[in-house]
Amino acid sequence: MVVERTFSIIKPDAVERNKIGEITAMLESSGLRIVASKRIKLDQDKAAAFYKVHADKPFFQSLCDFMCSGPIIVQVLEGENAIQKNREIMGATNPDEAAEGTIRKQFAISLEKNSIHGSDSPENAIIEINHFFNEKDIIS
Ligand code: IDP
Ligand code: MG
Repeated sequence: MVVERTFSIIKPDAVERNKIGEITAMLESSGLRIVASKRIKLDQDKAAAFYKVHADKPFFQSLCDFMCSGPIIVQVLEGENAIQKNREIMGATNPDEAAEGTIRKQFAISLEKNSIHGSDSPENAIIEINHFFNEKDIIS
């Protein structure tokens, strides 16, 4: 099994409700290890660059506004199969469709305010990690 790294954001809706610890505990319980973490606030340019794959979607501006609306926690998670494992513990994008026991099922308040982001592929994990962290700041 390959040890991978993936990128995670605890989104503003969850930070605002003081859910950092509970969400982090679920990530750790799934076998993932947090190897870098910081609390930041996005600006519009950074949010738009991060979500540029969605630039032509009708929800793009609202998503960027939401992601800039308060502090977030950006993290690098490491473990076997980390990218897929993280997507599984996150649950479906729409909390109405998220499985029992997933982070989005438990914490998301809407399709937009769905509490957590996770990379969807090895290529995007590298790109997304590099948006926020230098290699020297990731300690396995
Ligand atoms: P993902 O976060 O599960 O990978 P994506 O399709 O990449 O889902 O969408 C990125 C984020 O954009 C979602 O997590 C959610 O916050 C928001 N989003 C996705 N689809 C919609 C929508 O139809 N309306 C409002 N917000 C959406
Ligand atoms: Mg996505």
